[in-house]
Amino acid sequence: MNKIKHIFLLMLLSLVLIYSCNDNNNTFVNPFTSVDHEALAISDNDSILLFLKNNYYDAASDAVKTLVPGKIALFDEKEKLTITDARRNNFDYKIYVYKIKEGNPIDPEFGNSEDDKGNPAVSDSIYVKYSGQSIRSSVELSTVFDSNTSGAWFSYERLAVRGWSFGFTHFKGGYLKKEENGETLNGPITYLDGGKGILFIPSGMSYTSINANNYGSALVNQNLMFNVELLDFVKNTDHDNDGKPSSEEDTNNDGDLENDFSDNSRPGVPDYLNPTI
Ligand SMILES: [Ca+2]
Ligand SMILES: [Ca+2]
Ligand SMILES: [Ca+2]
Repeated sequence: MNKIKHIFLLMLLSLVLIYSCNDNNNTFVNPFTSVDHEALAISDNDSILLFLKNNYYDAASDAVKTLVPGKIALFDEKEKLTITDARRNNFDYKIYVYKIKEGNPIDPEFGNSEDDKGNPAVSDSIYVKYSGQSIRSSVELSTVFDSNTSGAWFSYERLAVRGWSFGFTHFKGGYLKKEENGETLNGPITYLDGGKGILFIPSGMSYTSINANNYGSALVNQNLMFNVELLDFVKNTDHDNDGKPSSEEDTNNDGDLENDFSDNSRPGVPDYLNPTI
């Protein structure tokens, strides 16, 4: 996620610039005050639907392409496309997940059914490969703005794109490649047969301008598409080590862990990061 780190540094720099430009009157300028996030959520969803209806998945090249006669639009592949409701910042969003393969965590030669941990929860730490593009129009994607082709761990509270949390729940991880005799591979950690698919994420679930950290991002308020592969995950991730998995610390049960504050003595600390709650 080096590029995302760079984007983050750029955002910080932009914020410093915004602040310094206003030294005279000390007012903070939000360049996105005119954005109506409820309307944006609706138009983003319309844009994503149009994209899904005008493009198809080409298995041979493992790429999304503009629809041509004889191909089936992503939107019409009903058995592969699922729609997940997600809530953030008090707005409702839809994440579209195109499943290429679910993933197989059981090594066909050396594994057994206990290796299958099922699907990750929204809050579970995930080990993934990915590449991201922004959706420019119903027929145009940007170039890849960030990717990782070897595998990287992500923890819920550090995810820049919240839509990932909801997208990866549709997949299973893969299994670790072993030596021919079944021993641990003597070499880099390699996963085989991880869950693979494409996530379509509205701007409100990625670099939304509701969050001031995103003001300077090149991706602010843009719908994104990610080709992803789930290699592994930590089942029942417990961020604050209080013995309660983070997925059980969604006190108001709305799927968002960032809006549950039961501890009046620490009002800014969500329950899943608060070991005393
Ligand atoms: Ca916990
Ligand atoms: Ca919640
Ligand atoms: Ca807790």
